[in-house]
Amino acid sequence: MAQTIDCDKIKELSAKYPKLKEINYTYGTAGFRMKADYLESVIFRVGILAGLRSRKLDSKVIGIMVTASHNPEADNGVKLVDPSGEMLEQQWESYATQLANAQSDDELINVIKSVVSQNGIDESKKASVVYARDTRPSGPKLIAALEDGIKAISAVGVNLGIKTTPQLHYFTYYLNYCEKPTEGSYDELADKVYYEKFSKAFHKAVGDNQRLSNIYVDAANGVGAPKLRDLLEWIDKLNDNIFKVTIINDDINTRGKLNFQCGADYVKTGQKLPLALNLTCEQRAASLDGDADRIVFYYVEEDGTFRLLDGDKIAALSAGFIIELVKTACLDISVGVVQTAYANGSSTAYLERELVFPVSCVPTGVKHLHHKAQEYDIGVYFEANGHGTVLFSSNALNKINSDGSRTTEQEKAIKKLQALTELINQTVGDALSDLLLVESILINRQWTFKKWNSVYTDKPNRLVKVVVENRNIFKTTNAERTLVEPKGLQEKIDKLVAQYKDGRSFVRPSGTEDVVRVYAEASTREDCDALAFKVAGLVYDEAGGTGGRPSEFL
Ligand code: NG1
Ligand code: ZN
Repeated sequence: MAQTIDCDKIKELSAKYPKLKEINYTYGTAGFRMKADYLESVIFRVGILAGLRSRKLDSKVIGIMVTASHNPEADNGVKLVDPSGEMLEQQWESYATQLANAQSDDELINVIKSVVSQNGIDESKKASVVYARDTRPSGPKLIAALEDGIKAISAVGVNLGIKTTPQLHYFTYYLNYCEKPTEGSYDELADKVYYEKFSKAFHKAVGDNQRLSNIYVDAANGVGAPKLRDLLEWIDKLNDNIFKVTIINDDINTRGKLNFQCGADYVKTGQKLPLALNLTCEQRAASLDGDADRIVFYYVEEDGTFRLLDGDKIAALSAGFIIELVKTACLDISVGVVQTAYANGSSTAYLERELVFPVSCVPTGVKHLHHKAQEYDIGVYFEANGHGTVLFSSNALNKINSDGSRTTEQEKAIKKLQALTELINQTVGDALSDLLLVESILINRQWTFKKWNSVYTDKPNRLVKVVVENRNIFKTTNAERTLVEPKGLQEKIDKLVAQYKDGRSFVRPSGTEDVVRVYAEASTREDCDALAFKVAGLVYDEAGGTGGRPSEFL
């Protein structure tokens, strides 16, 4: 007999995970994210939602990732992945929020019934879910709650164990659109298909070029460490003399180390080296974040100055390389770049004026970037913090993969483009795929980090957090660059900005932390810091700053 949603079973299991009454949950820019202790009921309910989503989409496999990315170790989070490997559809984010906030088991059943009826969900359909987690100590307990949620909604769930976020995205896509094996461990398969794909593509992309010097990779003491190690083994099996990597901050077993004074966010925000790394001026390094979906690169100058090659520099490098190949191959393909307001002003100017790309600015959050990038034949998107990828549309893929009579030069360019379409994770920004992308471009160009950095000079910039009583009173428009509320605050910010040459500053509430973020840039470091701390002080004083006014605020 066809199975239907069993309310008694849901209630019985839900009773194990009562909602914490005082908390109001929101499915934000990166799903639910907060202290792990507050998440059990939410994760149980996310399991239920995934089952409903799978039924809605004709039993396609839905992915669930349990991670809090670059957040402190005590935090955790969860996000849903649609069958194509992309982020959950927006309408369903509000269902997630409604489910998470249902105060009682009866209310939970009512929300489930309403999602079912609003979406015409056929309750008798099979539901299928895959899930994975990062290395956080709270992971296993939350996975147990998730499994109860999946059971409650009578879905079939497969545990992939510990994976990077991009591996989970890619494998969700793989199961839906490539192959759904009937036997064998999905956990091992998810690793194998990933390593095989990216190691082979890397070899195609580097071709016969000379390798570059060793690179240190700070893995934030997270899941990126074991996964990068495995990936490198696959690369070495094909050619053990093309990519030399030393992984540091690779301790995933000692409590308290994850993201602690290391990782992409620490390096980007502090604009300094992570723990356990001393660099000389010839050396190259990169940092991943805790779930390996972000990466930034860096080096130090002869005089010790730290130089960051962030997401904006990765966008400039990859867009520049791709457009050159497209032109050499004489392909009629449009290439565009998508950024957020956090992109350095110099990067936007370089892309628009020197490389003559169309550049769009969208609100923070990968889904906004991803969707906008899909409007181009080839869409390059990177957040300044190092999260991003390059999307190839079916039109671009058809042209790149079509036969035709070509000169040797054109043929070479086409082959390189083909390799890039395989090397770049199409489902989501991926630190490991991006590491290989950057390295393959640098190998092709035989560029040092210094040469790469010289394509444009970053404007001094600063990001400051302001703790306020209620960040929800901040409302923005114009891709988050203008405050609409609290009323009158934007005019005051504008007045401050006008005092500094090439000044720019904006304020928005974070979607992942309980803070308001202030960004500023200006033509000198002193001006930039003065502007950032004046705006931060203004926000603190006029919009409910709390927890003690930081001494650096002006
Ligand atoms: P919030 O907390 O909304 O600023 C941060 C990053 C985003 C994005 C998300 C998801 C900055 C300034 N913000 O969002 O770009 O990566 O986390 O992880 O880097
Ligand atoms: Zn991350």
